[in-house]
Amino acid sequence: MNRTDFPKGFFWGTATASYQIEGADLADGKGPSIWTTFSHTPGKIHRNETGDIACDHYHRYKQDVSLMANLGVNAYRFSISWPRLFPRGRGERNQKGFDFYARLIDLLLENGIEPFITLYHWDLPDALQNSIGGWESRDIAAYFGDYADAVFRSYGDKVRNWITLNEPFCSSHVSYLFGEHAPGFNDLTKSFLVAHNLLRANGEAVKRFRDAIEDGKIGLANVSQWVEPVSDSSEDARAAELVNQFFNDWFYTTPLHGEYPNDLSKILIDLGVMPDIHPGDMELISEPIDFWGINYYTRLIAKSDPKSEFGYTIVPGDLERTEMGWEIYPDGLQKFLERAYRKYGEKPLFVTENGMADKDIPEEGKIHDIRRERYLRDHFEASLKAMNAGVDLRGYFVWSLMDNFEWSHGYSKRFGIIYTDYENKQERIPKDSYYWYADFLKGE
Ligand code: IFM
Repeated sequence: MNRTDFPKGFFWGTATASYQIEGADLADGKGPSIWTTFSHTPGKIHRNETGDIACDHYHRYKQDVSLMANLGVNAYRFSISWPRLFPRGRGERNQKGFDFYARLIDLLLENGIEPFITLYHWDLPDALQNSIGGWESRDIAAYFGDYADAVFRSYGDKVRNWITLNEPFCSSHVSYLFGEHAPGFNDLTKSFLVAHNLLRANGEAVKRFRDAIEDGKIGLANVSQWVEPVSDSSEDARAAELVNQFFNDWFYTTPLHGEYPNDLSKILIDLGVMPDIHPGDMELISEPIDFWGINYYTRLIAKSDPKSEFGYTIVPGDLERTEMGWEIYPDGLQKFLERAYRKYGEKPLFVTENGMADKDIPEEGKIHDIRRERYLRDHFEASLKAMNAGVDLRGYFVWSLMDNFEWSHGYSKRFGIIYTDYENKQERIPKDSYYWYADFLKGE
């Protein structure tokens, strides 16, 4: 497999997110986000680490763009920090924040790198959490629309590819049910209410996009799990169906059809936790998007468990694992892409995230991350196989450009193809996988 096996205009990129890399968390007028507050709450993050400095990308973006230019990518997916533009979430604008992203976009374009902007990768302005209750409030959809509109009107003449939300599954369930992410609740009712408002906000942003921008595309990036039943039994097949509905379909088929997945909805109604659906909600939620962003890392194995709330449990598989403890399963990417294309409306797809965390210990200034090289190559191959089977895949983004703040794991998990030396002023050291990717991109 080499680059020429993929179509000419295929986007090859890397991906990052604002809170994970920028640092300068309260600099130049930026307001705190819910992650500022959460990471400063003792006991929430590994070793109580924060994103205050992170990779200091805010000050080092020029070096980072030149690392990407040398890598040879033609695309870069990054997110905009809402509280950097609107420190209180709405109202007063922070011009220095707007200028930062304008400089970044210009530099990317000068280097032939197409920006793919994510509007929301989890760093909600803390002011909105405190004033209206953040994503629990129905008002958030309109506020998000206003913020999105300001971003479209500022950068829409230069940026053609947009993503509304990154992984609403995480900003709802990981944040409000599992309690691992900001703002850190364990409440099933809240988590489905938040999911509903996130989907409404997605629809609102798409609507505002159509009004603001003529020539551009907008999509939604979902965490995407390949789900398998543990056995051939009909009970386990039903468990796998429910796992699919919870992790995948809730955020894929709902915006597509304006209807929540049936079986899981029934369970939520029985449990009394189904969010109220107001007139017009489902029309807003199903505002058509242009593409899906697929964030793929691993598979889930489902087993029937009548004693559990949703009737299933997730059981461990026996494949090799990453430092996150996630099984490495490239075939799952191929299968997920084929399933997504068929089941989710035959829309263009992008792999908006894929990569792995590993130990990555420097040896004489070099990082021989052979497992990551293999991981990337195998997932490129899986993508190609899906394309050969008819999937309209338009691009692939490695997660991540550099090691960064891995949420509740702090800096303990390294996903980058560039090593970030946190002990040494955030120095960047390209890993072997960076050079492997560069060679692949040069390849005929
Ligand atoms: O680091 C995260 C990213 O922010 C969202 N998707 C998964 C990545 C790895 O956990």
